[in-house]
Amino acid sequence: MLVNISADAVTVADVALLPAEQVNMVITVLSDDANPIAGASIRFIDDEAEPYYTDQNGQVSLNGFNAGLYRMAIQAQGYEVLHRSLELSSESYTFYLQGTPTVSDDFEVDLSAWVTTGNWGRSSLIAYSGSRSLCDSPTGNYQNNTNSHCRLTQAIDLRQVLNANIQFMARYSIALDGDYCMLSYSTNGSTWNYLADFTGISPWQQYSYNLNHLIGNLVYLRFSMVATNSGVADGIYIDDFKLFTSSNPTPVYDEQVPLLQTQLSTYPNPFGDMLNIKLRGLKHGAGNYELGIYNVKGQLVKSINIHSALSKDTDIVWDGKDGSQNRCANGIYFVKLSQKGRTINTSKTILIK
Ligand SMILES: [Ca+2]
Repeated sequence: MLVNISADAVTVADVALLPAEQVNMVITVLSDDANPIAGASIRFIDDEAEPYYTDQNGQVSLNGFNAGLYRMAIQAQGYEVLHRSLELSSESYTFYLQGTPTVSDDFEVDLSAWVTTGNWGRSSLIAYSGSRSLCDSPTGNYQNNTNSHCRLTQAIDLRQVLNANIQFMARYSIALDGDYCMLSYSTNGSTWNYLADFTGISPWQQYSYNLNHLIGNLVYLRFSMVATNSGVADGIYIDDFKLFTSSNPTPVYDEQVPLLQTQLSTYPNPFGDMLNIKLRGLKHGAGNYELGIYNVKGQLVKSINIHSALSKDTDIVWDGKDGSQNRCANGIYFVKLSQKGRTINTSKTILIK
């Protein structure tokens, strides 16, 4: 079987787990002008426990903490989300969060920062802040067979930064029959890669995406509205778009650090004929893993059995067909890896013929 591995695929290494040294640690979170940030959350990404929150001095004390390599996400309302991968082994660490976005648009003035196709424009009916928002169809429902875009005119410059994060508010009503809004990025202005998608119904909510895997590039961002030939709805509203790029002097979050859990990834996204599914870090002799493809209604479309005899790193291709070998409809699908009924990892993908 021929499997294409993308050039930017994440490499996952094995980790030797040694008995951990325990340390007492104080983590301090400050704004970039050195004021303590109270209520900042500190999350350890490979740990399912609740995040820690800083006190009024911007501090968290962690006692009996296992020293080791951790991937961390540190955030507070109104600041960047800082991703760091750090060897935690000493008594204190200080992190600085940027509070002023590099790019900011509340859509109150105009759309001069964006290039649009189709009906993308500013809504004067619905807004999160002020009286205007960005909308795919400001005067009503989007139309059948829509395929329109709204792109940041200027590429964002991630060549000299150490942390990159976009945040925005969105609310949407998008028909669950294959219609979606997609956020994607490009490093050349012509090839677009998946970052996130939105479908169904949601009230205003904040969204945040880490762009650290794109550091070193000039990056274009765009929202796309894509609709099938039947079933329409109000569409998506976006407000308070912010890009944070900071270069704080702490080590950069590295996507290629060893990961401590079983990894599932899929590409390309969207896909047409073949979806590559990469499984990394499967455990031998731990019983069978099950790989299931589910539609947006949560229905199992196809089941793929993976035996424990397979190697810990396994690549599988899904041809976009269901269990009866019928071609699946366009839309969003979830690839779920589970073991003995327990979900281990899930990846979302979009099928477009
Ligand atoms: Ca606004």
